[in-house]
Amino acid sequence: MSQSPIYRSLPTLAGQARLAGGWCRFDTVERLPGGVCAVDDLDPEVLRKLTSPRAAICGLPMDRPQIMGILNVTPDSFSDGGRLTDVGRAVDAATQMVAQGATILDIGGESTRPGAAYVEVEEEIERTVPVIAELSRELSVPISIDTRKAAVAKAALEAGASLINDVSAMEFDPNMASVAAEAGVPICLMHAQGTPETMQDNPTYEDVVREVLKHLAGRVDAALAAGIPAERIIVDPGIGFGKTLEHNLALLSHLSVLHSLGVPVLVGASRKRFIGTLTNVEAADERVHGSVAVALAAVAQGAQILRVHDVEATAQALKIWQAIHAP
Ligand code: HH2
Repeated sequence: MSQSPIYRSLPTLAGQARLAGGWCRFDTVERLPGGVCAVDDLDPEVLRKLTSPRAAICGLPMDRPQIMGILNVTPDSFSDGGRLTDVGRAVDAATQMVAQGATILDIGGESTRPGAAYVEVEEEIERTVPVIAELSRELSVPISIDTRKAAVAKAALEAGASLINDVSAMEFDPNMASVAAEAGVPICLMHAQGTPETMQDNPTYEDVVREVLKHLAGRVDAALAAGIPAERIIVDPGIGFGKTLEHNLALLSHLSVLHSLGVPVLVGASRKRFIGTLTNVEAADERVHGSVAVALAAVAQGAQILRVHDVEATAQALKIWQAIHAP
């Protein structure tokens, strides 16, 4: 009778390292564009950036995945637009997301879906600030403001937000860096090619993974130069922002390369078009299962923050993933 072997989980072995002080272990790294290198042969500075534990963001530990619930207080967001423009309804939805497992809430007052129209500063403040003020009174989770505009970020921080999520990585508004530096809050720097109006017209890259990495490295340097310390920087590959299906998949399959920047990684793929394309699901709010699959694929590559619409489904899947892979 043949006996199958019994396996048990092991602590980090000789020749292995822990990615970003978190739940993933690795013993080799891929050098882009080609070649593989053992951990023991890595340049010490590269190894330090890949492995050093990340500082907590708004008090949230980065050695475990965090769920950022999306609250779009816009009339035109691609999947939840028009639902939450009333403050009471937005607060109810946020309260439900926190009960379901969201540990951060991301409030947006301007859709950045492909083709979306520009929203004036005053209008964006009017949409977001009353909701943020109410949420910061009612709930104790950190609130993020999803904006490209420094004046909106400033008003949101004054109303109780404690994190800036800028899909232009401080390139849209030259004052964004000083607002973040002076307020002493973390900022998420996302990669985008072009602006929402035109970004999906014909996105082109020679090597999307290297170009996104290089761009984000430059934006991290710009943030550091503006007085924002590494402990308050998050990076994001910007799934769907000036990217084809192939670009999105290349970035997701090479996501762990972003840890070489030495800061936490956020992924926002929830309900996006490429999930609909791959699964033939037209309605954005029916892309829950695909979105959860992407979230787990991101966690498997060490992404610390998952920006999602479907908090309950993501939290349930994550609990099982963690029970199996990172108890
Ligand atoms: N995606 C959207 C908006 N903000 N922020 C980060 N950091 N990463 C993302 O991938 C990201 C983001 C777009 O999605 P959504 O907010 O659901 O839609 P809309 O822009 O139409 O409001």
